[in-house]
Amino acid sequence: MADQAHFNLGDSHEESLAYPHNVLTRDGEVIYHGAIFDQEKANKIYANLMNKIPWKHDEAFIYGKHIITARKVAWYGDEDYDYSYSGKTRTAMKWTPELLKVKHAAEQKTGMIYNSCLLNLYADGSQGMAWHSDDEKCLGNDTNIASMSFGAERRFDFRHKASREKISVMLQNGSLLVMQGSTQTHWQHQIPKTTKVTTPRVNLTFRTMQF
Ligand SMILES: O=C(O)CCC(=O)C(=O)O
Repeated sequence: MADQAHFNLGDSHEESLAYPHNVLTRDGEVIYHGAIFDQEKANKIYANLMNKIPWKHDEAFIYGKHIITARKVAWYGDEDYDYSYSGKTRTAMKWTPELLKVKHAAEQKTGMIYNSCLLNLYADGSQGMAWHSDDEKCLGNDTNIASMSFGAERRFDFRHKASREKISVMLQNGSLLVMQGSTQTHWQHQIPKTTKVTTPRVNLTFRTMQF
């Protein structure tokens, strides 16, 4: 299966799979729960997040070069935690009531407790996120990340670091996807750019930072 894309959502096999299920074939677990909110509720959460979050462009230092991303971000937590990635440190804002409700819904599904959340806003398919793993030291080993999606449906790709096997999943409005076990050690993930998506998507990744 090396170097071969294996798109496993949206085909008839995937439609017959019950939720939740593991989308990976080995070396970690990515549990896709599908939509955990009905569409009316998901649309209300999406509108609240679009209007109430003080979205800002992200910054990164890549090979010493200062980059401003097209995508916008926000960082929330139980405390004013600092989170460093791509050469830049961000300080967490305190939870909004809506974010706390969504966090509790994720925690009910996973049985985990999350202390922080990184939010991403993609205006349309011209904005994405490049291949990476969430393997920062402050997340610890075998970290559990609950990723919730609102708004436009986008494709989410995984690539096995050793074999280059690829697996993709379509992330629906109101859906929950949980990355756990050794996923971040063995796999990278990305949101590919696409001309097919013309409307925004908000992604929330609930995390447990270790300080
Ligand atoms: O938007 C997404 O679903 C991916 C976000 C992501 O990869 C991350 O926050 O590390």
